[in-house]
Amino acid sequence: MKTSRFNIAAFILGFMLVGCACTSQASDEPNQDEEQTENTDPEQGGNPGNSDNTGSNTGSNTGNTGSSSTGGYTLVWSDEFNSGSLDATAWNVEVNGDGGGNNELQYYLANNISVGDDGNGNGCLILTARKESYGGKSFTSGRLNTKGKKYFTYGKIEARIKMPQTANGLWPAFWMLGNDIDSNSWPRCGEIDIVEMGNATGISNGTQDRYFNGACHWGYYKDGQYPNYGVHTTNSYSLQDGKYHTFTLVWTDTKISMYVDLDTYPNASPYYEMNITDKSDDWGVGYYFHKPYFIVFDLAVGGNFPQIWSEDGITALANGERSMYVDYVRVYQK
Ligand SMILES: [Ca+2]
Repeated sequence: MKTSRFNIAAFILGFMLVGCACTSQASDEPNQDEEQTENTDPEQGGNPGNSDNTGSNTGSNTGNTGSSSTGGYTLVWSDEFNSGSLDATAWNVEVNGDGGGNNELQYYLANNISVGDDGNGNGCLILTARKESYGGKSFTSGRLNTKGKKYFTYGKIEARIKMPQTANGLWPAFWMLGNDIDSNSWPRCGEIDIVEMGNATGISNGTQDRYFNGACHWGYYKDGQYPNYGVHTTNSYSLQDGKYHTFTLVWTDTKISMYVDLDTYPNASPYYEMNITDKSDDWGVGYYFHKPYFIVFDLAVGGNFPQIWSEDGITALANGERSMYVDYVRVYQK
């Protein structure tokens, strides 16, 4: 959940309403124990209550799964980050210290974004968070997006990411925003969070290397709330183990689904699913997810998601810097 126009009250509301269902699954699956917040009835004005997800990965393969060109999808755009420099025809670098709307502690600078070798021969997008004073902030980091340059309606959108160790205070994210955000301010523009890590619950549970979040936000404020739906998952294995993990959004005209490591587990069940067929009015989810969205990567420092607002709390950067590596982002469509 991230946006430059973010509302703190809505954030706290969304994440206080957390249901928990811890489960065990078959050993040959990319098991996930899931907790989730749910908003299945936007008519009630936001987050009406909790819903437990059993977290089973034993069924509900929709036929859209599998990484890359599977299920009838063909590649329509990618950035492999192998050229040694950032492609300015695709990416906008964000430079600001506005806290991302979430009381984040970093100043975003272009210097913290690079395209180069990850140290193992893989060309990557590298976002680096540093303990560095700039513009009144105690940390700097990187954020970039494809707004107005590369934007898509539907498809299989995936990135292979080597996450930094977030403990404590880092908040890496791969997400999307409606390309109409300049004319339809957030949350009307819509937001699709494919993966975020470093959440306060994962910190308090001691599971932040496995605890991740997928979510969507849309609509507008009514009675101080807006509709959204988020799912928190505790993966069965670490996603901050110094290895790459693939995060995939499968977005059709009827459903938004999200998967982890489909390249390794092509038949995995989604960690996130949401029906987007309700187009009845401008409070319905379907009103917001049938239009182009652009891609965002960032590595935030502190703020409302980790619930760390003090410099001393950012122990992840106590000794300098940490980086998030993106091997590629690829977009497939049918
Ligand atoms: Ca690459």
